[in-house]
Amino acid sequence: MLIKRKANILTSEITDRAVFESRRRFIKAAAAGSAALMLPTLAEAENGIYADVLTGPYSAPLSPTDYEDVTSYTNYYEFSTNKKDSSRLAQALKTRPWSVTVEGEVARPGIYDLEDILKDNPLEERIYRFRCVEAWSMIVPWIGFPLGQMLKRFEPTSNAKFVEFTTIYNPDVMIGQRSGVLEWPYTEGLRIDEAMHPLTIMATGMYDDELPKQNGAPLRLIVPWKYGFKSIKAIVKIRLLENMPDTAWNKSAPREYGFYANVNPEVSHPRWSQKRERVLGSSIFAAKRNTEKFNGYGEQVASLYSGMDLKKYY
Ligand SMILES: Nc1nc2c(c(=O)[nH]1)N[C@H]1C(S)=C(S)[C@@H](COP(=O)(O)O)O[C@H]1N2
Ligand SMILES: [Mo]
Repeated sequence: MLIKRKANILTSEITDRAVFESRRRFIKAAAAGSAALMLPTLAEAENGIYADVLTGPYSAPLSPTDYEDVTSYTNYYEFSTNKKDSSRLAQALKTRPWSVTVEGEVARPGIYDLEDILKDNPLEERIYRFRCVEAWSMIVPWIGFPLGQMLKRFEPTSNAKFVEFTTIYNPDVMIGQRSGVLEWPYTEGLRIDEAMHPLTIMATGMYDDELPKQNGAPLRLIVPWKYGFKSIKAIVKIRLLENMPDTAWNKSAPREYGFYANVNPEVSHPRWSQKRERVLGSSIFAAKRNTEKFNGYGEQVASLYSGMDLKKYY
């Protein structure tokens, strides 16, 4: 595991995807070669399911951000509002066994064990640009499966127009939930066509490995064309609904955090511009870049919003 983490130290937007891929192949070969000398730990054996995941056609040709940065600078208000502290505090969360309650407008509601969900949904790597509303971005090789594929198994009814997601509520370990910074538990939502879009995934891993707890283990949403706050972590409940649900951020600051939250350089956050973004990297010279509409995924998703005023529906 340590080897893999070190391997990403120099990856940045300067290093191209081919270098990342060949380095990864080299590491895998090296790991295989040393198998006789080093017995795999239990964790490594379990991580086997992540080691052979294939990069699917929906991945963007981008070079991942340093693993260290992606895992040490996280937003997880259940633990802390400090982006540096949640990587330590989140380790207290028990992520197995884990189940997801499915309710609402579905023919097959129930409590689904995560292991069964994983058996039904083959994993795939998706390298996506990911952008926080606070104007920083990173590139993450997520491992997961399409949300739509999972939802179809629950058989949504024709009344299902929206999907609501809920994070686990456990103030004993999620010490941030003892404060009123947000209304707990954290909830988020998508319109059904956004949820069914092939770019929208449920992630269970990243960088050839299990999802770190601070990044939302064991199961989180990833919607790459929307600001990061839509990508809810540690999901325990999914409800299919006829009406648009409230969301945690929408309740706390509706002027700042709309339901749609599509990345859009033309629509400013009330307190700052969204025109530029800081690319997360360990260097203090980390580059800034122009923000792209729909975070660069416009070709795939712009049609979902045709005819909608995105300044009004922010
Ligand atoms: N449950 C929960 N999910 C959450 C958050 C949170 O505080 N709690 N923060 C959101 C925000 S604001 C962002 S930018 C992303 C950050 O994901 P990362 O920490 O894996 O980079 O998670 C989102 N999902
Ligand atoms: Mo965010």
